[in-house]
Amino acid sequence: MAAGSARYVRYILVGFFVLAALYYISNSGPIIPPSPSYESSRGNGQSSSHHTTGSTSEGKDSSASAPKENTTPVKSTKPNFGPGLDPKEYPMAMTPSDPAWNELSGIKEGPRVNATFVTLARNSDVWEIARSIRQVEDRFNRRYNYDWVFLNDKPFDDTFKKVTSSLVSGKTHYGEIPKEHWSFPPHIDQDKAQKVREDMAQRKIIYGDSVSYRHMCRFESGFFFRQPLMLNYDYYWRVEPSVELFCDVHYDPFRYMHENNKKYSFVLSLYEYVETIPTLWESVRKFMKNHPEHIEENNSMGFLSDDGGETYNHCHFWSNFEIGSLKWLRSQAYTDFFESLDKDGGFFYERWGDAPVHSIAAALLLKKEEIHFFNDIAYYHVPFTHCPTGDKIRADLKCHCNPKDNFDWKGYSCTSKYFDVNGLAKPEGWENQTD
Ligand SMILES: Nc1nc2c(ncn2[C@@H]2O[C@H](COP(=O)(O)OP(=O)(O)OP(=O)(O)O)[C@@H](O)[C@H]2O)c(=O)[nH]1
Ligand SMILES: *[C@@H]1O[C@H](CO)[C@@H](O)[C@H](O)[C@H]1NC(C)=O
Ligand SMILES: *[C@@H]1O[C@H](CO)[C@@H](O)[C@H](O)[C@H]1NC(C)=O
Ligand SMILES: [Mg+2]
Repeated sequence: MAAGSARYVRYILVGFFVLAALYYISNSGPIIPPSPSYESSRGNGQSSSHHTTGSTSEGKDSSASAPKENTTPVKSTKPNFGPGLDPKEYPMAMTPSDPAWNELSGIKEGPRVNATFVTLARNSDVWEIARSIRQVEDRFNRRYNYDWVFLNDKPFDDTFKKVTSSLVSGKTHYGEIPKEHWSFPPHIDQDKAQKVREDMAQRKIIYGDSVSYRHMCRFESGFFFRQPLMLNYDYYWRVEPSVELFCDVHYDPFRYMHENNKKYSFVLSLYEYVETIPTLWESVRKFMKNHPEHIEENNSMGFLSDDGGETYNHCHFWSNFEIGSLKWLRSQAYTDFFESLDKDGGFFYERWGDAPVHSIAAALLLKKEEIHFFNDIAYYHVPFTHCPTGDKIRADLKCHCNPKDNFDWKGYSCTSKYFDVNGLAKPEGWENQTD
């Protein structure tokens, strides 16, 4: 009997000890019970999902849920990551010969940039954006856990929030766009705009009869970076529904942008459909005349014009992929540029796209070296593919794109011109991909 009760005492002590240990562990991070819905915030970086709606409560509790590695439930192993670390102590692996190149599992140690993914979408886009998110996470963000901001002209529904927040490894935020950023400004003549749409419909110009597409283009040109949720960040990476990423991203492109003083970047470039922008260049020239102070001396005019600025050659960076500086888009120069164009009404009297608008701004307001071509980010948005040129790089990055699909050096791409204007050497083998 005495031996028996000693055993019970031992069991109780052991039980108490186990409970205490569990209590300690659950408060220090690594194991956290699965949360029942997307509405709760989980402290675990790999699977944390958290959403806020609107613009009031975002990001305030972020420190409480700093991501932690979820490999071992035994002790609190906090990977050293987040803002404020010294980048020099965490050099990025840019080539296969750099140490840490093959570290593609777990949460990456090192500093993070003040950055977010951003997606404009409708509720009905949920499954198409789910595909995109999954690829971005698999190829990059599962190791970095950057946040993701979703914007919509209507409230997001529960399905959209549930699906997207379950896929994003960082925190998710959902914002509704105010009416003023998604409607006709007062100076637009509605009848004139409607006649344009009817005419474009007859001429079968893609999205030519669409009002919402025009609001979308104007919003992406002038307003996404001013949404309250976006004011919490310095850099953005735009992601659209149904895009693909074909290669592993071994380093942090946000950090690359920041540390190399890049303000805008692209993966695909091409000639714009002229019918959608007949007077855009006229409007740009008016801006240049009124605001010479904003025009950068060492700009990329050669990318936009083959006659020193007289006419536009219609080259632009494709804006469905962008990694860029929000500070630049919020600058006086860009603000003046957008407002000048907006006054001329071409978003509604024509069908100006945000791609030529962003591109022309980047080419004229930034120094050449502030624009970056991400050769190693392989990408698809219907109907074009950027697949890195060269067998070695594709093998190193475990790419799954077909090199024959690469658009870079084809006749309708402007990437060759970009290389020429910047005096960059084209990758070996580019001549074999020109058609
Ligand atoms: N909330 C909202 N988002 C929209 C609307 N129209 C387009 N978008 C989003 O704006 C972005 C661009 O629209 P897309 O329809 O992809 O336009 P596009 O890339 O020129 O053409 P696609 O070839 O159809 O992809 C996408 O992220 C869409 O989800 C809209 O009316 N409301
Ligand atoms: C991130 O950038 C925003 C906008 O510039 C700024 O307000 C915010 O304080 C920054 N956050 C951090 C953690 O640096
Ligand atoms: C433009 O580039 C030239 C040559 O590289 C340099 O001397 C000049 O300072 C640059 N101008 C500006 C405004 O950066
Ligand atoms: Mg699209």
